Amino acid sequence: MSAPFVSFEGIEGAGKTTLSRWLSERLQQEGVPVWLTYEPWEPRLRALLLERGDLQREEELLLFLADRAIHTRHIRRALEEGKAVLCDRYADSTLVYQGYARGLDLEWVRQLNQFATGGLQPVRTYLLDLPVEVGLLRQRERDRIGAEDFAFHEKVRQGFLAEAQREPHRYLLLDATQPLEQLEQSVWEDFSQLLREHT
Ligand code: T5A
Repeated sequence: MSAPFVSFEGIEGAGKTTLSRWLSERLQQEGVPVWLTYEPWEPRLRALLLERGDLQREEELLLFLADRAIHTRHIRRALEEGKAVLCDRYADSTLVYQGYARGLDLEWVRQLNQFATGGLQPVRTYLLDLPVEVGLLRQRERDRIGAEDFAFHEKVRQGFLAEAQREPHRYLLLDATQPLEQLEQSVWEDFSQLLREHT
């Protein structure tokens, strides 16, 4: 069985980058092969998606999916090489941002995600949940999508919570207002268990 593939999701400023980096470093210290990655992934698509002002929501969706299709090929390779893969955002972000928040049809977005990933799904998704006002204050940089208004980010938060309810076996819901040390401990306990199950 291949090493675990997990994702980190949540609104802007939730702590995804901080926690995924921490887990990657901890795994390296333990001698576990790991690939820490993120989306949007391909540098030119990332720049287009996060900086270009005039994208329509359909165009945005297709660019995220194109990026995911390319990225997924690399994720599969890393898993085949026996690396655990930690991904800072994955397909759930498209479902929530382009579906729940931009208003594109959810079932259609699910199908397109399935097409782009070839069905690859994380075995665990760590959902870092916190009030929008707290997340936006923590945010390091405001890109094109991060600069959307409060109502947009609230739809994103509620979308993630709805998905976590829909798939309770995959999602681990974490209160992201907790101190980092507590979040690290929760993620470590869960990930160690996944590692035991996958080796
Ligand atoms: N997007 C992405 C879509 O619309 N569709 C998609 O399909 C995909 C893949 C990408 C943008 O693209 C959108 C979503 C986004 O708008 P991004 O590069 O993922 O953007 O950037 P953000 O999510 O905006 O990243 P942020 O850096 O703002 O959020 P993080 O990574 O969740 O937060 P992090 O770890 O950088 O932490 C922010 C600050 O909070 C502190 C950290 O030290 C840091 O200073 N912090 C805490 N402080 C106190 N207590 C804690 N528990 C803390 N955890 C972190």
